[in-house]
Amino acid sequence: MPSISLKGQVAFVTGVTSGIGAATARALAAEGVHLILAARRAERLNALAAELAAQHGIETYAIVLDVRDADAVAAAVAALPERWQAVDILVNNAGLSRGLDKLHEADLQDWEEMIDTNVKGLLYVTRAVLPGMVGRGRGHVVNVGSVAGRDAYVGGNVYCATKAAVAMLTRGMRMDLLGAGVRVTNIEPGMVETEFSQVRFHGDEARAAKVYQGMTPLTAEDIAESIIWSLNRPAHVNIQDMLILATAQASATMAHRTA
Ligand code: NDP
Ligand code: 8X3
Repeated sequence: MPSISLKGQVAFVTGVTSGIGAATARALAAEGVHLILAARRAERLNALAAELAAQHGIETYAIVLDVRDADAVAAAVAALPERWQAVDILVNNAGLSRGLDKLHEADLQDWEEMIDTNVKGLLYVTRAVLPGMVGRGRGHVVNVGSVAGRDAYVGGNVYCATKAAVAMLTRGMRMDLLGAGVRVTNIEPGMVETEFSQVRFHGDEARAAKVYQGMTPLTAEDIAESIIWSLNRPAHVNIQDMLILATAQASATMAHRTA
């Protein structure tokens, strides 16, 4: 069966000011999808919204939003103008890692940030957007998990646990939504060169660059393409989980480096 057209649909994408979220917003815009764009950095957010509207002739609606703030998330979704209320696609991408410390040495604040963003933030946004999808009997939720949700690595402890939670929440959602006409997908990338490692190492760019040294990691565009492919499958097809690793990566803990 041919792929379905996404043109004219409305997508809500979180974490669009960088990396996978920005690439996904660009790829959706190229498909003619109207975009609700959310992240905290207002300048980047508004610039992207203006750029995509001008470049692709789509409509965009930017929301400066911290997904960790349950009240702000609920209020932002409740305040969506009528034109934006029927969300067809939700991409729960906003997320981060903080630190790579052993559990007995780690910073509690790093844990709070990862759990609040990757797990609770994803839940808050989903809880606010999903009732509309269920009411309309159609929609697609794409969660951005990770290979780290399938396998732990040294110092990954809490980050890996948050992505394992995303995997389990995705499965649970599919069960809760069975028969509701809403598809749910977990996209699980391996190493993707974005601002991810800079954020993980609190701005230490030299340490971040070492993560991808001597190997070719995935790009944010590789992941965006996989998200688009999951979305444009025929309506009776639900891509449940998609694990995508660089050719130079065999598992969460094994990468082939030439330098
Ligand atoms: P980036 O750091 O490049 O982008 C993260 C995005 O999330 C930014 O736009 C940031 O925007 C947003 N974000 C972070 N915290 C919040 C928040 N509290 N509220 C709203 N938005 C937030 O990293 P990636 O693109 O790599 O990461 C995107 C997703 O992909 C994450 O869930 C990550 O765990 C996952 N992932 C990444 C992999 C990688 O190797 N890069 C591999 C597997 C999964 P702002 O700061 O403006 O709010
Ligand atoms: C992000 C990639 O390598 O830290 O999920 O697991 S990694």
